[in-house]
Order: sequence, then structure tokens, then C-alpha cells
Amino acid sequence: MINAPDTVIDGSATDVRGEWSGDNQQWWDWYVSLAENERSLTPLVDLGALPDIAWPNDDELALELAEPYALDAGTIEAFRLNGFVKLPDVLSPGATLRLRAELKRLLEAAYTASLDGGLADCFLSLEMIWLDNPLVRQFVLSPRIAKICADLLGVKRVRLYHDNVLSKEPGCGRTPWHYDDHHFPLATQDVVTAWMAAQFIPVVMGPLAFAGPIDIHRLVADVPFNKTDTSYDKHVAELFRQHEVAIDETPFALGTVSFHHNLSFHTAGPNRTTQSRIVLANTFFADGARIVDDPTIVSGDWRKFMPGCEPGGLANSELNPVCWPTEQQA
Ligand SMILES: O=C(O)CCC(=O)C(=O)O
Repeated sequence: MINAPDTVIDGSATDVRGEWSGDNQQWWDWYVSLAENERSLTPLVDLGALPDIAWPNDDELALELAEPYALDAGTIEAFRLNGFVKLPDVLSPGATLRLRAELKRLLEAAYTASLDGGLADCFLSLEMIWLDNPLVRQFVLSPRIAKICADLLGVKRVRLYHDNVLSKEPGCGRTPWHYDDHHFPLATQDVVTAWMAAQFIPVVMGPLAFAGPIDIHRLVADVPFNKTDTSYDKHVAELFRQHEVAIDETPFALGTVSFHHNLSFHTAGPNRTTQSRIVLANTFFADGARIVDDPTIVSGDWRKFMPGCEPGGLANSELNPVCWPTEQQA
């Protein structure tokens, strides 16, 4: 399904200047259409029912999401070298499944659809959910997660850029190779995304996969981005293959959260299971950052995430709260 506004296909194929004129779901529809996919597809795998695990109640969840995570120096070093880390047990299995049930409910309401097999071949998204949904807000503004982000970046204070509920439906293809520096209109390299798997994600379901080390983006810096076909994704993949670039494409256990820097090149495989691959991906940046002078269409509807902020100005709208330190810790 390609549902892109006309401006995407206006101008030359490599021209990304200007503002995205559609919404962020249209952005994702367009963006996943830029991924190269296999023609011969394996049958969808049935992963069986989700595990039957007790969910934490509201008080237990609040405690869990505020508890500092034990981040050691080696992990921080690995993040700075590789551009990503995958941390186990950031969430308990019960909290993960409670999150999934809520995200699934929200997606089904927004798209009047039935997930986990009821929809095929789509990449669904929702954003700014934290504003109206108290449960999702706890996960998005979690001090446990925001502190990990601040410590990985080595900055004192981090703000929220936006939340992103992403559901790769059964049969949906790959996410194209990219780095987020191309997407976020933030004039800083202190940006990190916490990608929370909301269920076990085996390789056949399309976990986020990362190329390393962090500066591998230099290898593909001259590949021309093309907004109308899969040539960029194909070219990047070819260069990575030729240069035997290390790619981490491994499962996400229940409770694992990955953190990737905005210079980290990443992709995700197709979802070849009968279950929706649901995640909550929240992006944080160092307080004090500005917006770039010339955001492009690849930034999607960024004004929704920073209302009232303008190119060149500070990225500090009321929808970009400081998430670490919390008021109590400041
Ligand atoms: O979930 C995906 O497939 C892509 C998400 C992504 O690229 C990101 O969160 O930076």
C-alpha cells in the first residue's frame, strides 16, 4: 500500500527539500515502500499464544519504570563504539505484555482493524499517544528509560522528541536501511531512540537490526537517497555486503529494549509470522538542542512533535518535556 502525498513524487527523485504535506501514517506508508524485498516469500510462522504472565498493577508499574537500571561502563562504551545496545530486563515480562495489550487496543481502535492476523501487509503507526493515555505515558516518560538514554549519550538532561507506536503486520516487508540523523530535524548528535519490543521478537518477525560500528554511515555517505524507489536501500545493503559490515540481527526477549544513536545504521526484516510486531519507540535528545535550518520531507510531520518551534530555534516545546532528571532528581 503506497499512500503518499503528491509532494513526495514531485520534483526529481533525489529532491527531498520542503515540508512533508501528509500525516505520519502516510509518511510510513511511503517510507516502507523504499525497502527492497525478496520476491519468494516463506509461509507465515504461527508463534502460538502470548505467554500467560501476570501483569503489574499501576503502583507496581510506576515503581518498575522509576527504578534505575544498572548500566555498567562496558555497556556505555559499547553503545558509543557500535551506536546501539540491546539491554535485557529493562521491562518485566508482565509490564511488556500489559504495554502490548494497550498498544494493540489503541491501534485497533485507530484503524478499525483486527491485529494479530486480521490485517496483512501494513506498517501501522500512532504518535503523541502519551498526551492522552496514562498507561502509555508511564512508559514514555519513564525515568528508568530516560536515565539510560542520558547516561548512554553522556549528557545531563534529555528531552522527549516523540513517541511512536509501530506495528509491522503479518506479511509486511522490510524497513529500509537508514540512520535517524537523516530523519530527525534536530541540530545535535545527542539523540537516541529506545525501541521497546512489546512481545518476544524472533528473527522471522523482523527485529530492529543494526550495522556497526557507529561510523559505518561514512561508508554509505555518497549513496544518493531516492524518494521514489528502492535503490538507496539496495545500494546500502550491497555496500554493507561487499565490506562485510557486522550486522546484529538477533531476537528481542520479553523485556529487552534496544537503544540506538541517530548515527547508527539500522533496518528491520519482514514480519513472516502471524502475529503483529508491536513496539513503542521513543526518541530523546540533549536539552539545549536546536532545530536544523532546513528540515526535509524525510522529517515527516515534525511540527506535530514540537508545536510552535521553528527551524533554527530551540527544540523545547511543551511537548518536549525534560524526562531526565525528573523534578525530584533535578
Ligand atoms: O520498527 C521499525 O521497523 C523501524 C523503526 C526505526 O527505524 C526506528 O525506530 O528508528
